[in-house]
Amino acid sequence: MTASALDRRYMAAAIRLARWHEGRTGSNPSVATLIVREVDGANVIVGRGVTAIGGRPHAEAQALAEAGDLARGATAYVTLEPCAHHGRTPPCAEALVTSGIARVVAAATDPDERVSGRGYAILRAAGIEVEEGVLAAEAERGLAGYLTRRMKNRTHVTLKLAVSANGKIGRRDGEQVLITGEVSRNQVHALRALSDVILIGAGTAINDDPELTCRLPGLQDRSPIRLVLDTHLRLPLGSRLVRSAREVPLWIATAAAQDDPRRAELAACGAEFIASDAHDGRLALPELLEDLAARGLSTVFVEGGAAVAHAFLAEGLVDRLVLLTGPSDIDGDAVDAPVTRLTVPSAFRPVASMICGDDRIDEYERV
Ligand code: AOF
Ligand code: ZN
Repeated sequence: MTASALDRRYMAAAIRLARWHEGRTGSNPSVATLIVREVDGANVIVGRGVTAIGGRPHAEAQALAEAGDLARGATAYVTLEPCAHHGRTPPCAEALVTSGIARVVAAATDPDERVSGRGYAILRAAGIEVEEGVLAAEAERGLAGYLTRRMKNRTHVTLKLAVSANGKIGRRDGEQVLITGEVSRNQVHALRALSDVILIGAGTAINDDPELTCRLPGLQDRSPIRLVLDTHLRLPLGSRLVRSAREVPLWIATAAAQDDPRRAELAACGAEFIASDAHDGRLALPELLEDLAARGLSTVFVEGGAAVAHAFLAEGLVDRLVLLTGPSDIDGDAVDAPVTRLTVPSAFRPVASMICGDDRIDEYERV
């Protein structure tokens, strides 16, 4: 195996490790470090670390602590450029220098203005050999939320749509129809748990009365903030969302007047309002996503309904598309899906597909 094939193999392992804490590191990205050296003629991982839950300590610090003296002369694989700033922890780039690491192989560059090339510069100035950009695209996929927030100053948006075999997303009369099965539902709950925010429109909130929590065994404590786009403040006080607002955060974006009495009623139930601009009676989505990013929230999972999906797509605000396609048709007066597997806009490229029971799930990302 050539050196670079070996590098890619360890980097691929580090990228998988980084995914362990995805969605659980607050405003910090979940990154990983592996420390590898030769022991008795074989390459051995002598230290590993992933950004801790909550965001600190950083991956490098943990991997170096595990490696101890074995770090001297070893290679460190890092999925993100090591930090260069004195934040709540000392800079990881300096910790790598002090440890005696000989070589650093990195995937993605950190766009944080306190880092952004400075981490690499510290390493090189100390005589460490640095190789950048190894499996960068793969690492960036896992870091997409963080990178979008830092580079575009808005949260990363995943749009989920469940579509029937004949390209419909529901009945026009609002009567509920099951489009996808149990296995897909679990998959959706897992995706929710990886997100900072779940977003739906008021129409869906009223019609389906969902709770939007994550109820998978082992993930019950991982429910993200639930955000309802409710321009005219129609969300009923008796809805499941409002009734559970004391257990799981419920945020509302509305164009209703500040002195609208329904604001106080909803607030008394535990709901919070986030500042939202409206143009022509419609909530301004780019500003909303900027507001969420400014609060350190990196990922939003958009779950419906059709109008919300249309709006995000029309404004070019969808970064990732998750299409669940069920096995049956919805007959009669049904609502067309804004996109189906056959009409995915060319701005998206397929990145993954899987069969889930009788359904299939296709994932696309913006090119
Ligand atoms: C690393 N290793 O494991 C992570 C890094 O608030 P602080 O001090 O924890 O710094 C947050 C920044 O650290 C964050 O914006 C990003 O630049 C970097 N994340 N860096 O060296 C890590 N999670
Ligand atoms: Zn660090």
